[in-house]
Amino acid sequence: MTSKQAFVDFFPQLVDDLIGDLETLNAQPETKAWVRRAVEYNVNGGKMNRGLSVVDALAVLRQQQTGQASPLSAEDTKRATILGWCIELLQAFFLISDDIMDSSVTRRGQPCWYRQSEVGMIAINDAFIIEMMIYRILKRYFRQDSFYVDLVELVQDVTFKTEMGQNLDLITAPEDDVDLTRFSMAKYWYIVRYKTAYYSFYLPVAMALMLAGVTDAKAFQQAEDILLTLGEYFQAQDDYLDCFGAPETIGKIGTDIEDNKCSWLINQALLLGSKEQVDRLYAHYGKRQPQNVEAVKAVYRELDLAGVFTKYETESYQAIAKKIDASDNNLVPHKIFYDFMHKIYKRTK
Ligand code: GPP
Ligand code: MG
Ligand code: MG
Ligand code: MG
Repeated sequence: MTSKQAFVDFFPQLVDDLIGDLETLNAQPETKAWVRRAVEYNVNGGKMNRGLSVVDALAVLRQQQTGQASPLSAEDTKRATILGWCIELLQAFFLISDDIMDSSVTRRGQPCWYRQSEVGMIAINDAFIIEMMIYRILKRYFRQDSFYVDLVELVQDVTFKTEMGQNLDLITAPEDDVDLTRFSMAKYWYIVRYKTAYYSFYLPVAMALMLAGVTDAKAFQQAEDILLTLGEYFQAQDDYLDCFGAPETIGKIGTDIEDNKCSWLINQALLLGSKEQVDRLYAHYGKRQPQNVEAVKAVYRELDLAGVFTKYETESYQAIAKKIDASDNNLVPHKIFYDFMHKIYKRTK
């Protein structure tokens, strides 16, 4: 597996590139300092699973192409690392924005960026700047590649899909208008596939396929089919951890109950609860007072949703493994999917 350290060590150079690029716009020193701080605050400190997966997936693809278990060349490592950091920038753009929309308090163990007193709604523009940095980097490093347009369109397409998922996530959860009949597992799977699975799972592998020179649409299709299922499972975990995870471990304080979110847990509770339990959910869901949140959590505990989730995790693993094993290993090596799966299976953060 790729060294996380090598990936992390590349970050300062990338930030220097990005800030240097601002000079071409005659940016003022205070702008440069601001943007540097915004990037360092928001892009660092995550698990980096998405970014590292570009490097890991390319290594597997090269091994299959050459039939040799040799490490990635320095050039391949650098290119995959750069694209990996592009996903981490995309993630920072989404998280800064998502935390405003979700009224979140902490992220990666520190206050959300918009919660810094001198930042506030300037965070919105910071998110836009960080998004555009992705395209500055792609242009700088990949302009000469035959797949450049495909790569740019991939990132745009995946971003748009994420925004579609975020839209349904938000409009199923209006503040002060709690109506649990809006929720369903069908809507839930749409939300998570779009808001999370595309950018977190399909994007890293699609990038690695491009770097490896793969052009067969069937390979991209197969990767999408399997990775979206993996991404759905990942977001179900995120929803579970929002309520049952330890904030010190997950680095954020859950807000799904307060935010009236169409989460995995509320959908399960609505399916499994008695009339009396569902009545209690209607009375307490989507409210900000701690006693309301506690009443919702009490129903979750009565229904043993932690146990229901563990069962779902096991079944999910088996279903995904079956899907991987049934796919064509020559088109996309199974190892890419299993490596990704093992990074997240039974995660606690
Ligand atoms: C995760 O939802 C989804 C995103 C972070 C995508 C946001 C998309 C935008 C277009 C802004 P979440 O709210 O459950 O994540 P978390 O629990 O990390 O806040
Ligand atoms: Mg959120
Ligand atoms: Mg959200
Ligand atoms: Mg969440």
